[in-house]
Amino acid sequence: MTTPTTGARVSEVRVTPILITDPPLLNLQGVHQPLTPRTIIEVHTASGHVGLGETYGDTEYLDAIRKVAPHLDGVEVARPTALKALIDQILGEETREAATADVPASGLRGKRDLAKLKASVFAAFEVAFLDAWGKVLGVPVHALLGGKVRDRVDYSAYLFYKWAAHPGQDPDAWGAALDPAGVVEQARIFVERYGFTSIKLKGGVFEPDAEIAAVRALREAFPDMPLRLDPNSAWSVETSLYVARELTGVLEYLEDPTAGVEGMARVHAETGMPLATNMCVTGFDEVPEAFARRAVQVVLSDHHYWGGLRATLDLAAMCRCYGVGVSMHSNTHLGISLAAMTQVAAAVPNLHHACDTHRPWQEEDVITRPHTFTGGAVEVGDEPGLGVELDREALADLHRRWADSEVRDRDDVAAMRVVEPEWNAPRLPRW
Ligand code: GKR
Ligand code: MG
Repeated sequence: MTTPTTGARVSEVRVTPILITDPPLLNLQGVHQPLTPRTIIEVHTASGHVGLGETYGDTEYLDAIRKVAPHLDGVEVARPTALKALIDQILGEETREAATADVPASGLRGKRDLAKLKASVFAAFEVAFLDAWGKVLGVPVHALLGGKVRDRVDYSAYLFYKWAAHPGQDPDAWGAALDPAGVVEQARIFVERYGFTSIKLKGGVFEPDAEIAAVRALREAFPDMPLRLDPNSAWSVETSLYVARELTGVLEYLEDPTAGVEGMARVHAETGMPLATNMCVTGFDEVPEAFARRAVQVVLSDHHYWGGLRATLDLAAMCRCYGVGVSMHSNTHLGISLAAMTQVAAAVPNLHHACDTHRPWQEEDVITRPHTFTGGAVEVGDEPGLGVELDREALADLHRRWADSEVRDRDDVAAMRVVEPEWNAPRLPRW
């Protein structure tokens, strides 16, 4: 059978590593660095279209993407499946050692292995292929995914405990948030500025009782908002049971309270608290056991590591079958990622929770018209492809910053050591 051709074959691929600024956001591992890497992909077609992709910038990802890029010449952008076979062939076993190294400091997304690395590389190119393909056909990416089922995608305010400034820098406009009052103040800024109607607090930073108090303060300040707390598996099962009981009726869901299927299943079984995850279930191989044991009630999809936009729809279909909810995980990102997240979220019928996004924390972007949040949502555009255009000047500036710097990986532990030289990533459970 011959595959219908769009005439849009890849003529050139550009891979540009960049560094973007990041505020001092605290998490279990430590603190975000002042600069963090991302990779921007451009897939040029012979027909003159350009598809964009954005993903992690850490060396492991950048190297793998750079290894694949030169082999894409002549591949049709309408055939992402061919891309998958090619990536398998190119990355093969070669990078196994690098890919199976211990979960690095930026971890917080569950275990990593070669399959996951390949899923991420595929996802980055798939987004660029779909963007290009949509532009060739004059249709939005969501149309290539089956069509949008909503015109706006809701995002949640993603709160972090944070310092007022990185060491040696002037305080940023957000200010510090190190106690319940600071957290509530940060939430007010998010809600006033962007209209978010649901709130997530990144936990695992302070003792559980302090984080319970912060959630209670949020509940008091925002009586009707769905609230979530995510300690990135910092707690033992016993601590998780305690927190879940304390916050029953207060939280929409508790995210990754403890590590592993067994512990998560126990916490849900004994408290009834809905549990969400981006750590316990991070790939298709982890779904059967977790679902069978009712360890998770909401899976946080993330096209960046679940294997792309179409894989996100597969995941959503699986969740629908098993009566498990779907929401969306995020990592520090810019507008190309937000466009991709929004396009796929628009096409997921069973998305009943606001998606996570780090976007408001980033002041820069590489697209000409950065997204705006209205009422906490991003409009789902109908422009061809992802509906975003590369700001070449901004891209060049952020790449220059990368070239002039030695930062090559996200490392929250190293950033914390600047302030606390003895700091190590805590052993789990921390509490
Ligand atoms: O940005 O510090 C962070 C988050 O902790 C991130 O690394 C996590 O992957 O947002 C994530 C989460 O929901 O666990
Ligand atoms: Mg999480």
